[in-house]
Amino acid sequence: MPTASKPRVVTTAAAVMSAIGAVSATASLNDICSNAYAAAALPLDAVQGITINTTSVTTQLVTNFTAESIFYPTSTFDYCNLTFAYSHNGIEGDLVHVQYWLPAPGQFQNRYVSTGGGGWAINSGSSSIPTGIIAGGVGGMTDGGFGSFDDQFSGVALLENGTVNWQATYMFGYQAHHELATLGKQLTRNLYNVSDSTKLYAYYQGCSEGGREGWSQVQRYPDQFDGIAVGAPAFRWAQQQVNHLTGNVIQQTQNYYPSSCELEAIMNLTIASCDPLDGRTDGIVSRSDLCLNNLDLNGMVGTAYSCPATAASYGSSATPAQEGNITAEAITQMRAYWEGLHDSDGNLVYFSYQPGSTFTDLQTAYNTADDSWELSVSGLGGIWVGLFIDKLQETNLPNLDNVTYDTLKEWMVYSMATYGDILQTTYPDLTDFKAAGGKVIHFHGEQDFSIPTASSVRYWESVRSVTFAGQSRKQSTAAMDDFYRLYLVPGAGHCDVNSYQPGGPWPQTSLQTVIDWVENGVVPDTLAGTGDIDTLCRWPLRPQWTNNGANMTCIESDSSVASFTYDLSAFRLPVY
Ligand SMILES: *[C@@H]1O[C@H](CO)[C@@H](O)[C@H](O)[C@H]1NC(C)=O
Ligand SMILES: *[C@@H]1O[C@H](CO)[C@@H](O)[C@H](O)[C@H]1NC(C)=O
Ligand SMILES: *[C@@H]1O[C@H](CO)[C@@H](O)[C@H](O)[C@H]1NC(C)=O
Ligand SMILES: *[C@@H]1O[C@H](CO)[C@@H](O)[C@H](O)[C@H]1NC(C)=O
Ligand SMILES: *[C@@H]1O[C@H](CO)[C@@H](O)[C@H](O)[C@H]1NC(C)=O
Ligand SMILES: *[C@@H]1O[C@H](CO)[C@@H](O)[C@H](O)[C@H]1NC(C)=O
Ligand SMILES: *[C@@H]1O[C@H](CO)[C@@H](O)[C@H](O)[C@H]1NC(C)=O
Ligand SMILES: *[C@@H]1O[C@H](CO)[C@@H](O)[C@H](O)[C@H]1NC(C)=O
Ligand SMILES: *[C@@H]1O[C@H](CO)[C@@H](O)[C@H](O)[C@H]1NC(C)=O
Ligand SMILES: [Ca+2]
Repeated sequence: MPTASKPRVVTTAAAVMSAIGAVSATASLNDICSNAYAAAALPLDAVQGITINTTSVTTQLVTNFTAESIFYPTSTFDYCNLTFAYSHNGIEGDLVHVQYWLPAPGQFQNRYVSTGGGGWAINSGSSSIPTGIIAGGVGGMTDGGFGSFDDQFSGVALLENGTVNWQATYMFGYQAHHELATLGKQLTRNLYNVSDSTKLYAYYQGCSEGGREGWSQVQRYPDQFDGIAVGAPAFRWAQQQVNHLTGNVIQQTQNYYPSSCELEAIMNLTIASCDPLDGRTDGIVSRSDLCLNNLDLNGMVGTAYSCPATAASYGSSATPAQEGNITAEAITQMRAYWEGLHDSDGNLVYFSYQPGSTFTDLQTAYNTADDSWELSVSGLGGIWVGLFIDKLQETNLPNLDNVTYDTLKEWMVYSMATYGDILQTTYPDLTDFKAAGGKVIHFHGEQDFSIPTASSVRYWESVRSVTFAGQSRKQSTAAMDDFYRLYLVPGAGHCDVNSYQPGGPWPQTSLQTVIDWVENGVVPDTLAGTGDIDTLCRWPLRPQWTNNGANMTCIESDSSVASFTYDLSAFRLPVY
């Protein structure tokens, strides 16, 4: 039997209810936003092996809610917040909460939209779920069974030291989202009286871990979603998580820890050097593939830099006023960082971020006691290794003592072997999804500092070469265009615009674009962007400006494709 859930607060929106006029023929939001109406619509038989707690239903009418995000157009609306809980039969203490935001019946356009999380979170709270309502549908999110909507997977990853919580790991990997969508689609039909013969369109939106969650569904359940809009997915998990430690191991091997100001100075010089190469000097790096061949790294040595002191803020500690000249050691470090992780035999293990992006994985810590900069273990990499390789309940690795480049490779191999089927999320054969008519809009910041831009390119190329094996590059690229399009976002960082490259674009209406593609056959040659650059090229086309930056064209560039293509020769098995 599941343990009792936390008491649920049921809000009756008395003020709103009294404002509702006489009963009309069409149901209002108020009519459907009651525990009784929702309980009668529960999708009791939609998912095998679970039991929905029919008395766990809560409904709450929320009016005049304004949702604002770079992932959807700003909108103000009324909605009903519906939650319920279920448990997996046969698992002691199991309890999963799901939350659905319901639009007013008059706004409902036969759509359901699942939303995902980021980092170790399987949902993004109230910031992502509004996208469903804005798209004329029901929005959904899950807590994965991790406790509450605010609890993350990392908090429940181990049952004890040495004991992986496999149920939670599978839920995070893909199971929770399959259940969320399966329940959400049937619930939506039941709530809005959508008959079985009427098409209910289903979509997914998410970025980073949320992007991985979207792919986890497309790869396994080809007809679950009609379309997904995903950014910078955290897939190829084994490599992706461990690779966060590559910068730290370079520093430790070199015994050089650059200050935050020295890192920023090198980044600024890199941006300034790379910016014009795309044909438009606008402070935005749109062609990072051209950077390294033109960057005078040696010429940076000795360049003076300075930064004012900064106060401690959430997520970063205080730094002193800094002044210095860029050192040769720092430049050596940058070369190694951009060349990517190599093992002791010189084989490439994994690739790096694009030049111009912030050096997040190289951030050091300021030691006030002896006024020096020292190692700061990347939490994203350290938590993965601590919890899932060392299997110790800790919040990060305490240090990287004795960790070498070969150790990082071994951790990747172990991660693939142990968790690959759950978390790797790079299954490259999308034949069934394509056959089901599914569409994908996938985008990635050209200057992402947390998930290498080349990671998305690599997966797109894997799908192209596996799903369309035997076809020429030209044929298979055209075939990809039918259902899966990848767009790199000039200047953008990780699932966000980049404050160091202001004015850069962001694909704010990517969900609307995929909906238009699915429902109206409007094929997105380019993706709309906000900011000064309103047209994002689809891979493998690349932006290039002519006429002094006045004219942009999406061009073919073999050298650009080559620059994003890596032979991960350290692994004997294919790494998709
Ligand atoms: C169902 O949910 C209600 C409300 O949260 C709770 O009181 C009850 O214990 C739950 N029942 C079961 C069988 O878990
Ligand atoms: C809705 O919210 C806006 C801004 O939050 C406010 O100005 C407006 O008065 C509100 N409207 C109603 C009907 O409550
Ligand atoms: C939705 O309802 C749940 C359950 O009552 C509650 O925990 C959550 O805070 C509500 N969300 C919003 C945005 O009101
Ligand atoms: C669905 O049908 C039921 C029964 O006819 C009705 O009471 C309810 O208001 C309808 N719901 C909507 C959203 O139209
Ligand atoms: C880097 O450029 C930003 C403007 O984008 C500026 O605020 C900052 O001071 C520069 N940093 C250094 C170390 O020059
Ligand atoms: C930086 O280099 C200049 C010479 O180019 C030198 O005068 C200055 O002292 C150096 N500054 C620091 C902090 O090392
Ligand atoms: C589990 O490992 C952590 C980290 O090493 C340690 O602090 C904790 O004491 C261990 N817990 C038990 C019950 O041994
Ligand atoms: C690192 O390696 C040295 C030499 O093999 C060993 O003495 C030491 O205990 C190791 N340290 C850690 C933290 O494993
Ligand atoms: C730039 O684009 C405009 C509008 O498409 C076109 O009229 C003009 O000929 C183009 N100029 C160049 C130099 O390509
Ligand atoms: Ca530029």
